[in-house]
Amino acid sequence: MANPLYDRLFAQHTGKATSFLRLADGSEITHAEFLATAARYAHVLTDAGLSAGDRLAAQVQKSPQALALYAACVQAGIVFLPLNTAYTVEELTYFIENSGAKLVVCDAGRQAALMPVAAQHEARLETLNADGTGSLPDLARAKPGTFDTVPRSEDDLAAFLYTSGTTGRSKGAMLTQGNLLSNAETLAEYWRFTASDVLLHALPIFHTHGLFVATNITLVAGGSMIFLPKFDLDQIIALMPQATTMMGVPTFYTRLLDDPRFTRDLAAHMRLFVSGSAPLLAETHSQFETRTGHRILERYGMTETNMNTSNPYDGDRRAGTVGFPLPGVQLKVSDPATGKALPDGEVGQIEVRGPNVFKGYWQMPEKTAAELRPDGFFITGDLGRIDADGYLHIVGRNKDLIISGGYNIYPKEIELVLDAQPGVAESAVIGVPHPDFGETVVGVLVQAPGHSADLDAIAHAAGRSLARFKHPRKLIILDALPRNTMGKVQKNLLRDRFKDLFARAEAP
Ligand code: MCA
Ligand code: AMP
Repeated sequence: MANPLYDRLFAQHTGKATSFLRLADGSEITHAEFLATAARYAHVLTDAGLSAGDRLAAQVQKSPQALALYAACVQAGIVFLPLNTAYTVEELTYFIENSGAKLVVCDAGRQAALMPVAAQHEARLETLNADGTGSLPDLARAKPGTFDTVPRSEDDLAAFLYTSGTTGRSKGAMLTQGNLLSNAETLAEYWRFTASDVLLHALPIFHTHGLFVATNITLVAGGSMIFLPKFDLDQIIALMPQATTMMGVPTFYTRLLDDPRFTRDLAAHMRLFVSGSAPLLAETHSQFETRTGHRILERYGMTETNMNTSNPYDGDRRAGTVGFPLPGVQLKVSDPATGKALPDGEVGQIEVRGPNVFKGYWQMPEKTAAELRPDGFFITGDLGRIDADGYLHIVGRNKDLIISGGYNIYPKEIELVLDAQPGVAESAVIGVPHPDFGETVVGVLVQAPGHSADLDAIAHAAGRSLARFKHPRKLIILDALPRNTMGKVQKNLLRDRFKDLFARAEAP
């Protein structure tokens, strides 16, 4: 029996001495070497008692070994649960508990803090460090470099990716082999990826963008990646001449444009720049074209759905739009009140259906039912309209969400922390424009009568429980929050009032 995802992404490269990963120090890892490492890890995982369908939670720095851990899970049929390296122990505790992970893999620096959490939930714990050392690679060293791939079907789970929710509780999006595979194949063809492509990879590999979009497409096409630990402008500029394609969040492109070393010559040989995860300003799109002659290809996706729409490869890549539904993806814009499809041109909620759409939220049937219709359409929570030429424009969100540098932040999660602090009666967390991150987090507080809130202590408390990228960059005290006649906080008024807090200073 087959394992469709392993067969298509990995097995096709068995024994190939072709380059798969090029590292910043100039060294290379071949497909064969990579697959041998993955096979050794698969032995360690199964020897530790994990079998098909079990979850493995990994909070590890980006490295070739971390990517091999993903391949090992696919080969052994284990559900891979990658976690943002910025998450605090408090945040991780929830993911470990909720997913029922049997094995936790973390950096040695986190081992002491996570050991009790793992023990409490009867999970094993192994380490994998940024430099490829750790107890997992130690155990792997003595294992064979081949592994009998565990049979799976397209409907079996391949990964859990947690996405925060409007209630403040994260939900585990269950992605099947078929979800990942169908999207990777569609995108590789749509964006014309081939074995000659070299992708400049500076995204994290704990989210859909860096792990599934960038990596899976490269694997399907048989190309290679310049695999960088993170986005580092100097490295990107130095290595771009060796690449043919790049994928990034809008912050990558605004940072490149802010650097005079990023010239038309430097980008001249590039085949494709892709942007996603957050809105790319039309202004960035046009500045990029003026500087380089390239039109960035913007696409739209979600953790729950992988990629839904894309601007065309050959046709007109229109700034401010996310293009057309991908082949196999059906998209409608519906009335949020009735769910009925609206005529083109009208703004409504975006719904999508297709082989890319996830199976539901782990152990949350009511949340799944609220967002995934019985007919298979998933309600994205994004608001959009389709123009006369069929391009989708995302015009807003029907969900309270901030996207900072491509990371999703749900205000409710931060408000729960702020509200629990001494002296705070209530809070409202909003996103305001930010020149580098697109949006950033601002916390607005109302003090309890007769109390005063200690902003430093509050910032410190937020730091203990929330990942750094979620921290409010500014805390503001108001006498009262603006409310409508129904008593609902009018965040739009707050967003408008504080929209210039981080405005880039105009040049004199
Ligand atoms: C880092 N910091 C951030 C962010 N990243 N704060 C807010 N938002 C962020 N995104 C913190 C750091 O901890 C640091 O804190 C300070 O901000 C400045 O860090 P800096 O060195 O400037 O940041 P960086 O390390 O260069 O990272 C910025 C980044 C990175 C390159 C934009 O966040 C990134 O790679 N983002 C990509 C996220 C992504 O892959 N999203 C895809 C999600 P301190 O003050 O302590 O120094 S998947 C998805 O959305 C869907 C499916 C889709 O469509 O793709
Ligand atoms: P995530 O939950 O991390 O998967 O983020 C998905 C959300 O990111 C979507 O629901 C959109 O709100 C947003 N998003 C992704 N790509 C784009 C894009 N190209 N333009 C605007 N928003 C986007």
